[in-house]
Amino acid sequence: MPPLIVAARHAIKCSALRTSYRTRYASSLSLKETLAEIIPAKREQLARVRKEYGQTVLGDIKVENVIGGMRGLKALLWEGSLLDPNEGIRFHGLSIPEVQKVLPAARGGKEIIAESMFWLLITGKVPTEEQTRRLSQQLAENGALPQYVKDILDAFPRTLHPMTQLGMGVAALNHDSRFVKAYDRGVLKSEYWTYALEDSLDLLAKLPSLAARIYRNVHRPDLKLPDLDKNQDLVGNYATLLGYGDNDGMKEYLRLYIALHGDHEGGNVSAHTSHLVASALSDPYISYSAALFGLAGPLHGLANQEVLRWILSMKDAVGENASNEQIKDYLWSTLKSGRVIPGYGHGVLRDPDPRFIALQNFCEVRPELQDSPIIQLVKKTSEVAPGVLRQHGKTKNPNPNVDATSGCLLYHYGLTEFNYYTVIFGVSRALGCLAQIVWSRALGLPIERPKSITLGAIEEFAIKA
Ligand code: CMX
Repeated sequence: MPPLIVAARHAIKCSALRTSYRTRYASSLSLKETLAEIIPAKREQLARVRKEYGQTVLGDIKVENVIGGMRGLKALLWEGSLLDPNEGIRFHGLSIPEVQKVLPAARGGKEIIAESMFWLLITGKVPTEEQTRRLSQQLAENGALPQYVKDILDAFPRTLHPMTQLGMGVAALNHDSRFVKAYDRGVLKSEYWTYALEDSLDLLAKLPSLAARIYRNVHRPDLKLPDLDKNQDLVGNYATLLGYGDNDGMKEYLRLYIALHGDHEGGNVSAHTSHLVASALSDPYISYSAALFGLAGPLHGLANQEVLRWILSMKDAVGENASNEQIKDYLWSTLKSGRVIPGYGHGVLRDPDPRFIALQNFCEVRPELQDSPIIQLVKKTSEVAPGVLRQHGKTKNPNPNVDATSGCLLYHYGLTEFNYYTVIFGVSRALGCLAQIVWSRALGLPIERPKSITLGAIEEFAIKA
């Protein structure tokens, strides 16, 4: 079918979708009121599923799953999104192009914003513009850091990795956790979610100030950190704090980046970590802090930093207008040295990552990116690398993931300090992790306690079987 017809059909489908979501859900309720309305039905659903299907088998556990990082085991409850190996992520059933159509953007912007993505993740509903604006205002009003947190951040050595600083700063905010205070007062378990929500909104509100202060302390001592603007969205404020208030391209890119990285179902290291830690009734701050330390690993969130480092070395080695042959040779030299190609492959996905496609589409429509050597090199590499990785024959998915391009766009817009990139991912991933923590408390999910087994016990069991 010609691409124009495909695009037109898609536009009609999305417009119908937007209308159906709006009419089904449009309301003037606050986020908390919306959740209070949904929670009883979800609790009933959980009770029904447990009663009627509690003994239904969802899959086998093979020895290869146990020694292979639990790949493929359906063993976690996660509400915000579901990852299909071929189609990629869907947020409450909506694909990335669909959320780009239906979720409210910032005033004067085109890209979806963190607030509307958070609303969708936590309620499964599309917020109205009015609901989104009110949430933005609420976050901006609560975004200033307490003095003790500023003091802690300012005391860190500049050489301490920004992700370590972010994790510690987030954990320190639990000093004022309403969840902890409510738990100590002995509030009813059925009410836990309201305090988890308050902490989550407080943390979301403060993340831009926290992350921007770290950027200033580590990289840009000259940076002013103005008060948050109550008429700006969360990421608009974050961009301003980072010194990009007047850079429309960067602001829009950050909005898209942060919304798209918000959630990627529950089994990835950061999401699973926050879920696990929160299951011990640890408050949202320390639970998310733990997640950040998982995100800081090079096979997970640090990959965007690694990609940029690698692309820049390739640019040095092959020049700005490299041929496909030169790129191929460079890819092989990386593989032959025993390293992975950063930004390629995935633990679950088996096709190109739709988040990568969304970022590439962003590049296609922004005139300032057409002549960017780094963006062009990323594009060419994405055309050559899958063939090389297929021939290499190891990875189950030779296609680009979102990190293949995410850091390169930051670099293009002038944010050239690689070791800060994962902090931006950390601001984003809070959306999904915190949404799930609220649901875990609303549904009264128990403490996680899977059974572990020794290698010897596996062998013994397998021989008998
Ligand atoms: N380059 C070279 N080899 C790769 C590879 C890549 N990009 N991706 C996977 N492989 C190799 C693995 O190292 C593994 O080799 P061994 O058998 O020697 O250990 C083999 O292929 C099979 O791996 P897999 O099952 O395809 O992938 P995994 O689930 O084990 O790992 C991931 C997934 C993402 C860690 C891996 O693809 C990788 O290291 N990619 C590069 C880093 C990266 O881009 N990370 C970002 C992930 C995005 C996200 O977190 O959302």
